[in-house]
Amino acid sequence: PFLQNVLNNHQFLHGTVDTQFIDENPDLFNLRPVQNRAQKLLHYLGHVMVNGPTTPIPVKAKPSSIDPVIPLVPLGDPPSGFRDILLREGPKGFAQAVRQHRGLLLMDTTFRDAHQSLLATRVRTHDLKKISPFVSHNFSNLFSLENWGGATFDVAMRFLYECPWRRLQELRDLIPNIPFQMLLRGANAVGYTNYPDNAVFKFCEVAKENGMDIFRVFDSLNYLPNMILGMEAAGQAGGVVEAAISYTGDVADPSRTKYTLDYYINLAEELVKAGTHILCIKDMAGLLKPKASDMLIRALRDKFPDVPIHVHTHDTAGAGVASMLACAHAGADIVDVAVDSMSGMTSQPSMGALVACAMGTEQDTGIQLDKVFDYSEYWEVARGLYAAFDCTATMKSGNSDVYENEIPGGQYTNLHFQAHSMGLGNKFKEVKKAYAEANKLLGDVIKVTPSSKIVGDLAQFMVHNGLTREEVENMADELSFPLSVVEYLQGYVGIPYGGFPEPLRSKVLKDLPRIEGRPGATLPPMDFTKLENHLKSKYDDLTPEDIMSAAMYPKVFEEYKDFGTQFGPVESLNTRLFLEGPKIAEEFEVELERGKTLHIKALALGDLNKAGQREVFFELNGQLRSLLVKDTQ
Ligand code: 3PY
Ligand code: ZN
Repeated sequence: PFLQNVLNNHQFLHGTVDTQFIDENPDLFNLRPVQNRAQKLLHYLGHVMVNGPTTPIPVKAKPSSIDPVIPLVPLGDPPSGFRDILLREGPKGFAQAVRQHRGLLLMDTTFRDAHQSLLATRVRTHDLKKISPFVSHNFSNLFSLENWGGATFDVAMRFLYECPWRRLQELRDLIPNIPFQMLLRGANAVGYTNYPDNAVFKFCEVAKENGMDIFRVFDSLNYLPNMILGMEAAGQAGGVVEAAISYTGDVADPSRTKYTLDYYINLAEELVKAGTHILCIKDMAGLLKPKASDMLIRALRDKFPDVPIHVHTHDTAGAGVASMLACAHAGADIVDVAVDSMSGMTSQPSMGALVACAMGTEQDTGIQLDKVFDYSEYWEVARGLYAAFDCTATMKSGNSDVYENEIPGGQYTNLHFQAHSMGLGNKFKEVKKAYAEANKLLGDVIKVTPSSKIVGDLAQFMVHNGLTREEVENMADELSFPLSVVEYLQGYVGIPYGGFPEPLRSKVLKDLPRIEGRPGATLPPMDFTKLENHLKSKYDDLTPEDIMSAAMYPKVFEEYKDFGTQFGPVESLNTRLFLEGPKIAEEFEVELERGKTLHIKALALGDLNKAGQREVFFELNGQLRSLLVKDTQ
């Protein structure tokens, strides 16, 4: 602290003291950082006050100044739920209980897909935790709460500087009674490319140990070997396996001859044979209309009377509630919804609307509407904190053109943001048209992470270079395609239904290597000992979960750890402070852990000094603190 005071001293900084001794002895400054958590957080707050958010923001909007009100929660334990059945009976008994349940069951996606689709996946653990006791006490009859996987794992570290595993642990402690569900991208786990098999197995094992219950496993091409690998990993970990068939096209449209009812039924048969506990139709773009819903779910129900059927959709066109009701009528056991204020558009259909529409029918959900209102109110206000990431800044409604372009919900929002940031009003329309053309060029593929990104990359490439589908086809041997497209054609993602498009593939690849079969099968196993030793040489506070984070995202993990070393536990700040820092004269508390609370007041922000820094003054637990922050603006 003495040296820190010297370094912060005005006279010292302005060079008006004799510093020869210090200049001549630079080894005096070989200090291990001695900053404690409080000092690091002050440093973070100062940094944000001077330089703005540390996370990229798609929209120039400030977090709302209103805090969400947490509805009252009764004292005592929450009522028992389906998780108690799962813990008692295991995955098979659980699946049976679900199948025997009367009425329609719901999965709530508010904690994962809803904010992945509407708020660029930016909802922080801080805001999830606050409403968790309410969810546990009032929604104990949910089939599950989707709160992990998909893009949340990556974004937690990359943009929120928090540990995805701690999120899981903390939510588990707060919600012991409702099964937790995650989205597993099959052999891609929670990433964008195939991982070695042992990494996928270990990932599922650690996820299960940390409280995950149900693994929705999909593959972006519905490539069975990739799906089976993910199912085996989830099953061996002791999880409930929910194999998900990604849905595209329209089974009710006889002119769509590639992804027919037979295609889906045959694939379902393979998944049931492979032992899935639950069968899911994953309609990631929201293409299921009521008639197709009825045909598909009725056919699956007839064929697999004992297997619970779960349907996922997005409300991009606005027909989500109608389609989910049609699925329920046709025999689906579970459908996905998001709480009203986090629903609609590219998110899931509205929980309140579905609960109300099903009330008093055979599909009654048993969920109390007034509790939905309170839950929705919390998120309506909490959502305001994420204004800088909210798609409604630019997107004003749903859009039925999704039936034509088939863009998945989350990607639809991303592409909309991107097109808008280019400042050309009609760019999005062009990108969407190109997306549909790119899909045809690739042979009409299933489009979901990561195959959707490949189609999107090709679409952007076409728009950027002003190329039509015919031009791409004709000039394919001369064009330099995006790497993702080349690797896709090499077989790095898997094999698409109906095979690769020819002659496009041969023209693009020329003599580049091609992978036969399942990509992961030829990857050498991940060396976890080597990885652990490497990490231990850099960090001394590693958990087994950290090793898994690094296995999934090596670079992102290290950047996240380095950020924490510099700025401390930023996850303990509320979202407004995290994004913007405090206003001058604002007083606030930060709870580092139970019983350890910091009282902070922001006092002043100094002028720019010659070194390009500003001095920021705080009061920390009654004591004056000041620090210098480089102004990078
Ligand atoms: C994901 O992979 O994150 C998805 O949400 C796919 O629908
Ligand atoms: Zn989804």
